[in-house]
Amino acid sequence: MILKMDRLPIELPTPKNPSANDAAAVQELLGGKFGEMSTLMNYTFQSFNFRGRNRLRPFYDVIGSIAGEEYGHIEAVSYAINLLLTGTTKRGFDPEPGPLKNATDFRHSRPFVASGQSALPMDSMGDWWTGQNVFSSGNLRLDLLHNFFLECGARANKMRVYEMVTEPTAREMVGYLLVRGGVHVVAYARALEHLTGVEVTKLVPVPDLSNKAFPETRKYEAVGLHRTLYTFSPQDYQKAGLVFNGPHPEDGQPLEVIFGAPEGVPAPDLEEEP
Ligand code: MN3
Repeated sequence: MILKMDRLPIELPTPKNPSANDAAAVQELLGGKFGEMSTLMNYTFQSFNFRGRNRLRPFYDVIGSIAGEEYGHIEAVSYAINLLLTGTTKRGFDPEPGPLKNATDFRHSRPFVASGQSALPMDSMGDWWTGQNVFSSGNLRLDLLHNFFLECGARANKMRVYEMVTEPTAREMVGYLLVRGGVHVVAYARALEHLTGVEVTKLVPVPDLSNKAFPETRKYEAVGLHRTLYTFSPQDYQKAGLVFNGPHPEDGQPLEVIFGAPEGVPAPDLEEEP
């Protein structure tokens, strides 16, 4: 079962220049092959399907904890998209002058035709997210390798979107998710190390660019968010620390498991679109 909090992981600034085309680029981080819907659903199904979990409990607990966190990531990306879309059309109740007229020029028209100017489970090309993005092989080593690859791919996509979209709303969200995704890269690398003895953390970072290059990451790293894994549960998944431990591969600070979830902040309450 899932315990739900009506809060967002971070405070998102309101855009100075709302942009539907920025929102379209950000959609890749929600519904793309390497987006947050993929990480959420990969770890969710892998945890449902995890056989032999009593013998392999710490690995199950790591995958289950990260699955919990990814829900908040789809929320953070969706709210960033909604904020970027707010103000891109001129609100009006009279249809005759065409209050949505300029939406025909935007890269994605679906958020204006089929939704209330908001996020949808699709990628930056408007293709729907698909369950074909889920990998749950029944082999722990293979699943962990896949998850490590998925998080590194996600990291590359976040960096490219950061370079495409200069609006602070998107960059704040990307900065936070680079830090938290970085934790998940390290968690799967450590899991593979514990399982096989292969020093996977030596591959980190992939791509070969530190999160420190992105100014928005710094305040999160300063409070240790790059080296803490949350269990996202009041009392379960507490053996994750038998896998998520040792020094952080980049700065050598100790990896730490925190029982529970971050406090979060209230989500923005956006005006309705007529
Ligand atoms: Mn994530």
